[in-house]
Amino acid sequence: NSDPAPFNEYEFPLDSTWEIPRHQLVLGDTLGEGAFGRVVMAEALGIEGHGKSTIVAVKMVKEGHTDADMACLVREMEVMKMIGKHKNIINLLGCCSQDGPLYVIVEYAPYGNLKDFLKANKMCQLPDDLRCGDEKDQKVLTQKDLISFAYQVARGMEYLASRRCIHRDLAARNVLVSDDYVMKIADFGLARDIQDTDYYRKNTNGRLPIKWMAPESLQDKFYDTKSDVWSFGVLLWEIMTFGDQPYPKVTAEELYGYLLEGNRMEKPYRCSLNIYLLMRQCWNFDADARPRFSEIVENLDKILTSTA
Ligand code: ACK
Repeated sequence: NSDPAPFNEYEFPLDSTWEIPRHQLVLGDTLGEGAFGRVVMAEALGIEGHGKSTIVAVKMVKEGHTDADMACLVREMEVMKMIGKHKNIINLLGCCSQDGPLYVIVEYAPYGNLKDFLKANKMCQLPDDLRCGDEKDQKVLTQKDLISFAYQVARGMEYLASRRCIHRDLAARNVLVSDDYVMKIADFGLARDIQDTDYYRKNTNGRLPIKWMAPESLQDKFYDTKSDVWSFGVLLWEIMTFGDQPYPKVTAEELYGYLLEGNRMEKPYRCSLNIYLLMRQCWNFDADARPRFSEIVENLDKILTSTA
């Protein structure tokens, strides 16, 4: 059924572990909107301790959504409840499910998505005297910072994999940057109906998600932790290029053949050989030959300690 559902017609069982009284939430600016959903910044009172106020992000459906859209949001919330907390994922903080629209309350990440964050900081790599006004306020990211970002994402993925969660759309646009530059994986609870999704269509940002997909996902729509590892390799490449577009000259239709022939992206400028080798391992055509997230974490930890 894809008829628009009237607002507020749903009833949910009360889950007192997560329910937060509506009056403790003050909604603010919209952070972003999708086709059926919206993410709004909000102030939550007393969810971290009595009398304390916390900035949070609230997910909701928009007017004109279908029952299926609402089911997706509910499912996302239930997945988050089951997965549990980790420093490197966007954690569920609570929900408002009674007497009004469903609000799913999650951690707010003040620096936005990792892709845009990296792009904004790319210019800052210039020597000080070549940088102009605005750029001077931004953080100068060192190689060690970049490797630490990758390490944190790998930690988050190691946790999700241990909870049997397959992300299916791991990319820098789906990693959010929190206080103290803590990386947090977002949208891991989204139900992705792979059969229904037209991956050849550009997403709202005009990007082709297929460039992050493992060959077996492109060919057979098959996804597992190993296909997430492939995507992690592309994410690692995005980090080391400060948010460049992967395979800019390869079209969606060409990509599978291109990879099958053994072609891979080149080593980014200034990227160390050990990091590039890690990317290449993630891009092994044979999924079983790719490293596990736990091995990636170990490897990045070693590289991090040996990087000045
Ligand atoms: O990529 P963005 O700038 O960051 O645009 C999207 C938009 O809302 C729709 O998903 C932003 N967003 C989503 N969740 C959060 C969050 N927890 N903290 C901050 N921004 C968020 C996201």
